[in-house]
Amino acid sequence: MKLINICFCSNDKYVKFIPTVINSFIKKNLHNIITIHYIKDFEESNDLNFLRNFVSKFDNLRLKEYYKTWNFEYKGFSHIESSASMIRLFIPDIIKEKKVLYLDLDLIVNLDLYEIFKLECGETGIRLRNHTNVQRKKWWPRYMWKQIMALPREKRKGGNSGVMLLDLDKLRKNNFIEKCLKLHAKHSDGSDQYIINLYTMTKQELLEPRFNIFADEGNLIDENNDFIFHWCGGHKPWKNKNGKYDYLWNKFKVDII
Ligand SMILES: [Mn+2]
Repeated sequence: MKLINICFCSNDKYVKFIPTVINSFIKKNLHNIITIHYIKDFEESNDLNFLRNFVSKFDNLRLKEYYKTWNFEYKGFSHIESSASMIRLFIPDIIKEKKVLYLDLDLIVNLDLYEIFKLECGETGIRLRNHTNVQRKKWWPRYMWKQIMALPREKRKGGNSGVMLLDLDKLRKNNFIEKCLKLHAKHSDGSDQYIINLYTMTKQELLEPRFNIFADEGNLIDENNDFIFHWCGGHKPWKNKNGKYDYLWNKFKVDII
């Protein structure tokens, strides 16, 4: 039996997707004891009651709830739709554990979570997967560009914040929250992902691709039996229909009643 901490953050509109994400990992995690740390920016809702009830049906799961709001004006990506995603910057303060695996809600988890949870997080305290899209100049602040270009090509990438293993002790020691808030004050247009990348400055430890397969990399599903598939970007399986890999979401979908 392994003890695992995972974390979700959302507003009242997205809480209804959590049972589907949980449902996707149940089968491969029956031997793990999983605490689900849920950080929300609202008080109560029917969907939240459904989630509580859903989790209570599994002996190896428990749900811990936290309340946190983001008081700074959110100007991030339009497809993220919510300042609730910025709340993840406060995880090291909110969750009193040594380590947690943060997961977005636009993904399905088809693996033993301990495969990721057991990994180390290095000096930055963060392990995530690099995102090839963020090699472009406009993605990085001007003052960093020279520094970025001086790095070997494969290091010039930024991390995707949809799946992140966080060493909370290390992040607290590194004053992660304070640094992120300073970075946000300077780059208020930046999403949480952008801010996290300014914090790690390309020194993050990396997750192998199958631990966060992006929506346009479906071929990686054929090559791996155990993976996390992430609908990062604008296409969401519950919104725009007929995406090639939406069957994965529909396979695990839990209808809220
Ligand atoms: Mn996402």
